[in-house]
Amino acid sequence: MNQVSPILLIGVGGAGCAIAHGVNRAFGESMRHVLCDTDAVSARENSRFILLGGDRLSGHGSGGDVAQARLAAEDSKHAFDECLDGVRLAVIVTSLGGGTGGGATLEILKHLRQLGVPGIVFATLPFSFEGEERACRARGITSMIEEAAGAAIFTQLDNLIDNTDNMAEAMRRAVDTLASGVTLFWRILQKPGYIRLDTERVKKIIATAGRGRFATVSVQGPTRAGDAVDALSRSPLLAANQGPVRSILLGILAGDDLRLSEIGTIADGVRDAFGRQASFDLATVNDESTFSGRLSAVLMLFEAGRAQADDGEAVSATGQKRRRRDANPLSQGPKGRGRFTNVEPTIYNGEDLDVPTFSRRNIILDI
Ligand SMILES: Nc1nc2c(ncn2[C@@H]2O[C@H](COP(=O)(O)OP(=O)(O)OP(=O)(O)O)[C@@H](O)[C@H]2O)c(=O)[nH]1
Ligand SMILES: [Mg+2]
Repeated sequence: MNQVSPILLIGVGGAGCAIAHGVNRAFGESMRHVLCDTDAVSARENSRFILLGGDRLSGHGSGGDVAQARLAAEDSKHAFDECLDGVRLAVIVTSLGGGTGGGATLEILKHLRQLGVPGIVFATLPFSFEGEERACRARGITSMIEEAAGAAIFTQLDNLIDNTDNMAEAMRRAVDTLASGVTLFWRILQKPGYIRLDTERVKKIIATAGRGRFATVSVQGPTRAGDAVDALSRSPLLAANQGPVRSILLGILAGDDLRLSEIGTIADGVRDAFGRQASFDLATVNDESTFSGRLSAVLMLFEAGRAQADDGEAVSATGQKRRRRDANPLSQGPKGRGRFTNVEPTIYNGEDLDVPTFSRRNIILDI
């Protein structure tokens, strides 16, 4: 299964490699995966490892330098090509706050996109106790990652842990939570239940989903379906103030005792709680050996809707915005950058400051 899997897990940066390694272990079977970092210490036994940058950084990390990490990943991007045979979808796990997690992820995503492989990114944002510099570095790169990825889920580390945890428990809890979201895609394809999504559908969902958030619950007992809806509705990871929900992906994972009425209860409850207008995809996973008597629900909420472009190609809300901008004669889109072609956009608080304010605010000029 490992060799033919159409999904590749990529861990990027020090913490990203540690989390990806933990996710791989939590899954219980070997996943097709590769780890990469500018720091050689992130290499793990039995995992393919790509040292980013080689001579540029001498294998000791970027020291929080996003620009150096981007150059390092650009230098090494073709090392990924030989890992991509038959890959239809990349799942990238990283932690923002240092240099490599953000910088290298961005360049890897761009390279994958050129090769026609959409990526979903699961990225953690620093603990608040890490201070403003790391938080700021993380914030500075999120919108660029979001733009380069099909889908990007940013999770505040503060929300993944319990305040009574010691550091080791906190990290274990963070890895376990992320693992339940990250592994959903493998489970959907490997152990499909009554309601299936195939690789192409999963790829299409991911290619256009945009910024997202996710939470997972694990429940048991006669009222487990209702309990799952209650817990998801109250999860701080899905808080309503984070942005509009345009599409929903729900995975229900259970053993042989999963009842159709339970699927109905959870699907209806989730749509009532998070938006009937949003497009909705559901997959069930039947895995008696892992979930016997237990039911897990993994819910992903995305902010960019899926729409069909005129040419039949699915485009994200970001993509639709870009198309509208390109159609505008005053557009500052990629073609309109004139002598600033090949210059990176100036992103501040998620906005491209190279685009005039009236365009960013969607103000129509009567000219
Ligand atoms: N879950 C988890 N997060 C961690 C761990 N260590 C650090 N982090 C988080 O990961 C963020 C990025 O740190 P690193 O992964 O060390 O940085 P990097 O991506 O390797 O970047 P550079 O070393 O600066 O090139 C930190 O700001 C923390 O929020 C860990 O062991 N587990
Ligand atoms: Mg590092």
